[in-house]
Amino acid sequence: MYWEPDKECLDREELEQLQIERLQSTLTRVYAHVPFYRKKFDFVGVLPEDIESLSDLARLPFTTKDEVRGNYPYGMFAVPLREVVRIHATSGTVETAAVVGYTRNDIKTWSNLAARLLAAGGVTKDDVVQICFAYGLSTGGFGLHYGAERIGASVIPASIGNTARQIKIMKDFKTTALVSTPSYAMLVADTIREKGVPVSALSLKYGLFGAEPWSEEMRRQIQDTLGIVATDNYGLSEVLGPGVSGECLERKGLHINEDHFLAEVIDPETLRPVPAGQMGELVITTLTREAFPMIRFRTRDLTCILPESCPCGRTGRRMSRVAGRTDDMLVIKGAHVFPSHIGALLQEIGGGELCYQIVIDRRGAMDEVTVLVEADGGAFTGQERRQAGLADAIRKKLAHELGVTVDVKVVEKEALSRVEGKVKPVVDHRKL
Ligand code: DLL
Repeated sequence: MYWEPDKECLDREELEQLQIERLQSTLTRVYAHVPFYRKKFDFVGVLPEDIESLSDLARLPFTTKDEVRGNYPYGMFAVPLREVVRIHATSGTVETAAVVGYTRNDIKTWSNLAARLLAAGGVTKDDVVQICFAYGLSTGGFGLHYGAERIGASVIPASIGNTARQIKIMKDFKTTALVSTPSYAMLVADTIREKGVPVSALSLKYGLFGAEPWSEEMRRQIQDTLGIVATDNYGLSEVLGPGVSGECLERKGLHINEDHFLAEVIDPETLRPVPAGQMGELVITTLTREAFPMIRFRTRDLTCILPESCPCGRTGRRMSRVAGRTDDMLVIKGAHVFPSHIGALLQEIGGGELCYQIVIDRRGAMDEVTVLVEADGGAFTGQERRQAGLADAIRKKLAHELGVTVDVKVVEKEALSRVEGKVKPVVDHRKL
């Protein structure tokens, strides 16, 4: 089901004309209103009017996550604050977050793009949509909520947590579409199985999942247990939130909303474009964002452009499901976590003396983190209650600062293996 057929099925030539017009207008705006971009363009000696074709885009510099953070909070806004009607931010400590603004038009565009992915995943105005994303600074809850309302579906802003209650709501309110992270859908599926709730007691038909990596195996398990058709959708706060790309019911790659985003895939080492079909890092330029335009943003997400056209008739090129990242950022239950950040927090807690190891594992497609901490200096050794207290205090501090709970285990003094007397701070089993 199309939401905006004239745009989703736009002839390629017309689309490229629209893209270049929108690109030129975006570049002119950022050059005039965002000193950060003006400096960068001046540095390479390229003016907005020098960009005459889509291939000229490669003459402009990339924008990185660190640069966005370095402009905290409003340095990259292209409109005055009085034109901004919404502010979101990425997870993590507030000072290191990317703060993103939306004008009224941006919200309208966002709602339409979220509606596109929901409609492509089967949602119509006859559906009852349960949104199990947090309604807060992160973009998932509000973005998808507005999209579902735009379609005219009956939307339940269920938010996250209390799975038993969520399942009761699902059953009693006759939810037909579940919108969540894939890991939350797995939890719902496991709970339903454990509690012996028959799928026939539910009215679910569709699941629309995103915000973190998942696998075909997870899709199979979720679809089989919940009796639904599950689609993948992708987005990131720095360029919009959910609504950058999404699968149709063919479930063979995510259609990029190319009338709003220019997508490049580059080799993360050479920074040169790679041909369609080859994996690389996704780089996005926004074409319609007013408050927060983004030029050649390095997403750090690994994907490839799928060369074949899709039987659904949409002309927007598809990207493969995100296969990983080119930095060490972990996506845990939708929250962004850098091992270095955990390390810094542990140093804070222990006043520099805690011996710890961050162990990263992968269960299916999901990242999992266990923090091992040595009980130090006799104070905790052998005293189980105190050890449990320490683990709890660390868990709480990390949850508070990272916005997600990670597993914490207190181990005996010198239990962590040492190389030349030193404990390796991060052990990443995913890369071994
Ligand atoms: O996760 C926006 C979103 C919300 C998308 C709800 C879909 C559904 P951020 O919190 O800024 O925004 O996180 C963006 O999450 O760079 C990817 O690494 C990862 N990510 C998002 N969607 C997917 C997906 C939202 N479908 C970061 N598959 C991105 C794999 C995903 N990774």
